[in-house]
Amino acid sequence: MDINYSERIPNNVDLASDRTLQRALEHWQPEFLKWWKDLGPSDFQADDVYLRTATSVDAKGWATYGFVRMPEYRWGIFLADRDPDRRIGFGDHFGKPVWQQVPGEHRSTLRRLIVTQGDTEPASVEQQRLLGHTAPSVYDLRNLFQVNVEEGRHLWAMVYLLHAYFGRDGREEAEDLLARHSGDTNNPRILTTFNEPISDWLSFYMFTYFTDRDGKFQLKSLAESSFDPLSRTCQFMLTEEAHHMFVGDTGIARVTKRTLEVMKELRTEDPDAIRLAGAIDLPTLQKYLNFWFTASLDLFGVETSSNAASYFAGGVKGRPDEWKFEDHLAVDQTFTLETPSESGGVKAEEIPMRNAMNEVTRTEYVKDCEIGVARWNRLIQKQGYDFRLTLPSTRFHRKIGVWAGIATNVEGRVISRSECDAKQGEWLPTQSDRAYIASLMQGVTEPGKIAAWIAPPDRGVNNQPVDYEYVRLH
Ligand code: BYC
Ligand code: FE
Ligand code: FE
Repeated sequence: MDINYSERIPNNVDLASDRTLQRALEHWQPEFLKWWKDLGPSDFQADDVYLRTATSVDAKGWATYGFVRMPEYRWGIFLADRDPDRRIGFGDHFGKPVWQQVPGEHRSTLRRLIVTQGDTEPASVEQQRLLGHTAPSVYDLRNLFQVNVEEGRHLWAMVYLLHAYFGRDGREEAEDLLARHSGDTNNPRILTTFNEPISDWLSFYMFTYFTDRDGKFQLKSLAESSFDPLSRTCQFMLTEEAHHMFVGDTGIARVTKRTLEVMKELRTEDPDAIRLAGAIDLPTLQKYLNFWFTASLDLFGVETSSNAASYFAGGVKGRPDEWKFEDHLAVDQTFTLETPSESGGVKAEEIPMRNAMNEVTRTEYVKDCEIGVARWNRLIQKQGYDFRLTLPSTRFHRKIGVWAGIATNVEGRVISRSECDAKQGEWLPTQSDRAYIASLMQGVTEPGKIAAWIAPPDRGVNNQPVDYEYVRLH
């Protein structure tokens, strides 16, 4: 389907044919822009940024590059093409045709899931709003803004569904998505992790590697939904999500690379010496990883979830890549869960598979996280060092689920509260770690130049050179 560019809101959903919907969205658009100006990237709004814009969903059109001022970015509504033969892929209604409208019995559940998904998108933009001032290079500054405008588009994607399929309460939810704010004491964002500040670039890379990857897995699960418009919008969002995780993956790799250079130059692994040279020692990198990995694990919800079971039974939300599983009904299966035992250890518990869907998704997520870790470790190994980055146990430092508040070490062994407290500074960033990282955060705005704590990227964006002027600052 072609996109009608004469319209104010670029889309491939034939918005022009539905005046009521179009008017509702045109009413929401200025509210969105006001939010973007108030709580989106601080400053830089008048600068020209080399951004990609989706102009259609096919291979050619979804990544069109050019200079744009962010408030003039064309946030559009794009759904993957419809498959007229698509059938429900799991749960009690397996094999029946998918839904083009919201069934009454799933209305409130679907609304809740769409709102939760939608809430994370502007939340992340708010969390990252001050980072522009301390970007390590113009290349990175551009990547930050690319991620930000696309999270803005993901908000549009969910607001479209709310307006188009949920009537008046959908419109009210769309307004509330701009009213809740990350970290706000009275009206915070829905999920815990989206209220954590992201005040430095090391956290930004960790967030885009670990937390955007939760996005990938949640979107994959929602792409399985029997509510076809939700499925199609999530399919397209996933193509954009890949870039966000790329920014995190390569960001952490570049930090590691720079640290290794300094270690070689100085012939030392001593964190203090490495810090004196202005790089980030590997143990500190590990602590940031521990924090953001475990915070992201919480986003998958509780291990034994009647909500998850009913989403699955009803065909509302599936497992990531549902086709990979053999049995799409999951009625008689069980899942072995490790829970804390009364004696202070770990015990195995059998729970019905449908109730374990959050844990199934979390397990897939952990496997995906391992890939980057292995890649970073290869860089370290190549330079001849024994240090290895590792993912901590999924029991460690949890705030949601059976392990919430239980004192364990990074390997997941239950320990005393006092031992846990005493070890916090070895496992998680301390005030002084954070102060050190903050001291490194000084913006570098000259094209081709790079901050001392990170290596330059291997290549530029869209075949442009690394030293290209990705942001034209005024
Ligand atoms: N924080 O049965 P459960 C992204 C609550 S990221 C606070 O497991 P549910 C992005 C829960 O609400 C992807 N509360 O719950 C990334 C429930 O409350 P009630 C975002 C939590 O809702 C980077 C109770 O505990 N998308 O896109 O079935 C940048 C029982 O738990 C939390 C989605 O999340 C928490 N972490 O499952 C930009 C997809 N966890 O009902 C963007 C949509 C649980 O007892 N959301 N609770 O009052 C969902 O699928 C589900 O809401 C969840 C949680 C999987 C998140
Ligand atoms: Fe997103
Ligand atoms: Fe993202």
